[in-house]
Amino acid sequence: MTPTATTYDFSTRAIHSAYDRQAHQGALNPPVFWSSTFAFESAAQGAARFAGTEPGMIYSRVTNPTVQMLEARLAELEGAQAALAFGSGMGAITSLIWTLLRPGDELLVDLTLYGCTHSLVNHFLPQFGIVTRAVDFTQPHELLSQLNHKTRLVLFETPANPNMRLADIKAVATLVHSHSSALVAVDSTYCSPYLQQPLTLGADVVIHSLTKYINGHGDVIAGALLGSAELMQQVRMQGLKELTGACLSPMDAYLVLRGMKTLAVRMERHCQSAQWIAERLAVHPAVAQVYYPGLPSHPQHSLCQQQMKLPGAMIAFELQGGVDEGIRFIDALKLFTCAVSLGDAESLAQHPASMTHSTYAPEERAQHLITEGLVRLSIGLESADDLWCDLQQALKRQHRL
Ligand code: 4LM
Repeated sequence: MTPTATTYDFSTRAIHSAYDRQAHQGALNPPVFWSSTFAFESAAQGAARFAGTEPGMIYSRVTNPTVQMLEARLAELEGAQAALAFGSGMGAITSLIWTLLRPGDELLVDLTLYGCTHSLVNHFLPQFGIVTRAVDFTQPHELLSQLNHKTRLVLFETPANPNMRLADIKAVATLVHSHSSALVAVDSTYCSPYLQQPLTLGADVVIHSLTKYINGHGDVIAGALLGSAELMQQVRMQGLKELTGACLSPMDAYLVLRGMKTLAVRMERHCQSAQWIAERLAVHPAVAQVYYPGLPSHPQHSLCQQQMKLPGAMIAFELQGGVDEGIRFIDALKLFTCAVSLGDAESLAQHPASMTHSTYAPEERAQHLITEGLVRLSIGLESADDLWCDLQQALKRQHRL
């Protein structure tokens, strides 16, 4: 039995895979390779490494042993041939885009995206001659109207940040692949590989902000791409090495490896608490609407059951009093922290329209289905009872119920 054997469960592989302890004097935890550059034994060896005819380290912007171990473990958990780590989720997304798209090429995206991804693809890419088209991915047949021979990349989040709309990964990938040569990239940040594995459903690339659940402790900014070995090598040598330089520090790679050891238990607990809280919010008189795919009232509840192991731990909801009540509610919270980001041990609350999605103009938010009054919760690992008491007191205070 080897620690990377795929017969081991996810939680075992998250702790043991891709680390050869005996090669490191039996150290329980892997060393951090604090080195920007790596010695070649000869000029010929250096040339061979640059030519890609000999494996081995060159320079930590391109490869580093600690980062390489993280990449191998991520690939193992996501069921990918290869992974590539970056200094942020945005670094992963930009490196993919700069590697694949040229002026005149087209990018097809879902209506709802994380604010900075939206800004990159809709506000900045057009300045470089790249056309972005946005359609409603909850209706896969609508994709056909915007897909053409210039489409190089199809990019979407599921669940989408912040409104929890799901896209059917298998349906989208099948449709795109049967009508074009475009690659399908899924930003699976809200899920981590524990909840959803888009490559097994036909996607070509998975994107993660490792900052979120995969690291899980709110102390690192990091990102990753996963896919075929050929594509990852292309992005490594172009996007990462020469176009963005968005490399991950070896210490941050170590911290993500440490966080990942508990990914399975954390996700189980996050999701259990979120389901319990979403059910209570849904029947609270101060709440107008709850968006959580674990609720039967969610329009894509059955899709959630098909493509996600559990419905995740992000909840979006609207209060009866709209945006003003939403802001007052956030300010009344005592245990939840008012902060952007997600997937940490600490429960977080924020207002997308004025925070994570303030990169959208107000009229864009309306077009892109992000309502002004939406409140977003990231359910952490505290006691669900304590979290619910906090939500209740904030709802009561604001609504004098
Ligand atoms: C947030 N999100 O929502 P880095 N993809 C998705 C994301 O939610 C994010 C990124 C990529 C939030 C950050 C402040 C679906 C980020 C970008 O932050 O660059 O690691 O990931 O609160």
